[in-house]
Amino acid sequence: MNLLLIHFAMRASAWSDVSAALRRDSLADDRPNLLRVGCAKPSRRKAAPTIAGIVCGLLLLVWPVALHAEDGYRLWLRYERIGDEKLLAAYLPALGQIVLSTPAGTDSATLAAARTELAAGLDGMLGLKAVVIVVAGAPASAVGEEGYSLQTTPRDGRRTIVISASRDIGVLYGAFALLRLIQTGEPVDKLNLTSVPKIQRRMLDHWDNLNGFIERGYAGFSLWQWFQLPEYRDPRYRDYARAMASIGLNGTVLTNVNANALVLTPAYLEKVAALAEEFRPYGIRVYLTARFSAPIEIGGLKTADPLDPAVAAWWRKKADEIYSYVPDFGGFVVKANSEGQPGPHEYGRTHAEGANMLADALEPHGGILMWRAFVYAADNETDRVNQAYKQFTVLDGQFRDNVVVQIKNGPLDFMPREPFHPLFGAMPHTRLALELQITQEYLGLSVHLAYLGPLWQEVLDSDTFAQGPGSTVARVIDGRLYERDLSVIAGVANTGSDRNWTGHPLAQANWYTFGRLAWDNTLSAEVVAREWTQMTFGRAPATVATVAKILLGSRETVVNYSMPLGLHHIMAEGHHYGPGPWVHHERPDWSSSYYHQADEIGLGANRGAKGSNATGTYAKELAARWDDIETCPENLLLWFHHVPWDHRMKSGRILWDELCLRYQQGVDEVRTIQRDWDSLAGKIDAERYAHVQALLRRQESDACDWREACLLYFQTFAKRPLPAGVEAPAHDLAYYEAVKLRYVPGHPGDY
Ligand code: GCW
Repeated sequence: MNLLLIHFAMRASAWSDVSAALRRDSLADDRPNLLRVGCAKPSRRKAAPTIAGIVCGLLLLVWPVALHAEDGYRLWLRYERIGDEKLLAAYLPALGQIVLSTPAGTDSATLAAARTELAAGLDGMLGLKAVVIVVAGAPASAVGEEGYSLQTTPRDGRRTIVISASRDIGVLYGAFALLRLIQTGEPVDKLNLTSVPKIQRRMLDHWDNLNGFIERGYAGFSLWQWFQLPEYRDPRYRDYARAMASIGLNGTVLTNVNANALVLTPAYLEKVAALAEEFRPYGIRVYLTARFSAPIEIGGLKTADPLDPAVAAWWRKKADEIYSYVPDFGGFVVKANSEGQPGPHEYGRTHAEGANMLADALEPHGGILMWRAFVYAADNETDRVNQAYKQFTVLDGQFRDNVVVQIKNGPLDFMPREPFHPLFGAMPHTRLALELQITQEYLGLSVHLAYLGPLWQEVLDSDTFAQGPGSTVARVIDGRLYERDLSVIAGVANTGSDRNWTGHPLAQANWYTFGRLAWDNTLSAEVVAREWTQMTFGRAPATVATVAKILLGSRETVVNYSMPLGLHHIMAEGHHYGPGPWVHHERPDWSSSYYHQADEIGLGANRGAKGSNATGTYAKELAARWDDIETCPENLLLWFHHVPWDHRMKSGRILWDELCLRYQQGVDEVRTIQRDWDSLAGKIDAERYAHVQALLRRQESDACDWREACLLYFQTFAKRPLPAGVEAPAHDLAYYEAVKLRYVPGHPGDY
């Protein structure tokens, strides 16, 4: 009984304990042969049962299933014991010893992190006390700065796995890769592989404010406890760093692009330095957002004009100061002249002039400057989706070498589906970064399941035709197409203070997948989804098949019940949760009608050559295909065309009927997901099972709302009945228009 009580009292903080053990070990222990640390052996100090633990423990006596409950804190780094005897029998001899080989051959905090991770993982999964030694080896060839090689080879008469790299961080990545192989049931007895990241800077962009609120954050508050820093360092910082390194991410932008200049003051730089120190062993550099008007706000200058020498001098001094706190500081991200953020346009200067001035300040320290291309203005007559193209293409070639223009995947704003951003094919003389949104601003926040791997793969695989066929977005941004020496990918984080990090238990897959695709942008979403599932829910084939199927179809499902056939930006105002095709704002570009253009004739934006000519911002091969209503892919049809309600679709149905049935299909697909999920009862832990099940119930009801609200609204234009097969609405349009949600997480205006 006592054991049971202790077990339950420990459950909630299980991973913290592992991490604490890892931390203790990584900081203090540099012996090659590691002590046994792992999930199975929590420290006694933390094991003292609490009253809550005792109560819960008593409950457990009558509900033993909960013994295996999981709260999701451990993410994909669970290291559960492998039950399959045959697999165990194959693994144990292959892992006789592990050699970490780097040119220096000396231990470091990073190698200690690798050793402790291996110890925890091998103990947890195999019950094996790992023998891990560090040796000086020839620099691994062809693995670059961060890559690694894994080799199985005999050494001193023992079967050995050698993880070699040019730098310690490569060894840490290799250690995580080895553990991943075991977690996913892959053989390790004949390893001979190398892996090198395709993109150099693989970053998570946090839209975290200094007051702890996360803009578009749906999993609690910021992980960064600014007020308690630098003295108190939440152990979670290390857990964050471990998770990041395990998927190969190497940069974190700590602050919101809607920036606060205060983070650049010494009081905050001290705190930034503390975070940087926590992350450093895991190869993660910190970056900050720079508010363009900082020289005025915290520097006492009268102007922030980038061509004013005093302004440039102020930023140079500021950069020097930042590097005195954080010697490996990565650089700045800047949102300028967009959605109210200050920028060079105030002074009649261009984006390039603004960016270059900041880049020059960072350059002596090796820092980089990411200048966002997410720019649009209310008073601009140009179609919003063409504005960035217009402003930036004329600047091609004018940016410094350490400037990267950071572009969202689509020309509008992280919609469930958009065509890729035309700038990827239109700035051959500029370094371009891809910005993806991991947090689900327009895909149901952390309430709906939307696995984004297929969306990102769709973008990466999109052909810009910039240098002929095969000029994919992936090749533009990883530097292969133009042989660039600097490459960046950024994902807007979906992490927060929620115990499970991401709110929706399955949204962890999006963080995971972003990292894996940032490392290797040729991986398929399907492979990564399966990998994540195995690590997160175990390897039972039926479970893996079911979860992977659920994940892989879920984005298209969201598209279907919210914005099918190329519809976009018809969500509720402000918080962006739920439908709002009727939203009317004094800014036309924040009104839904600007995008759907519904009228008695039809539906969809007119963006062909005879309209706003968004098609003309793409290569001629694409422009020709997308201009023609007959050859435009149906999943982008209403993005590019105003389509008559009775237009014949490929299915043979008219547009109105097709639209209605797509909305219905989305709802039906959620129900299928629910059934599939229900089939996992008893196959996965009760806690995550019930959590996802409850969220899916909400998603089903929300999907019905989307369908009914949008169809009732569009019906006022189409003036046609709902076709057979579409469920009758539960309410009238006025009901949906009157829905006003308050305190929706992540919405900056509601606090
Ligand atoms: O879509 C908009 C979001 C804003 C965000 C902006 C951006 C951080 O609604 O909340 O601001 O995009 O990307 O800058």
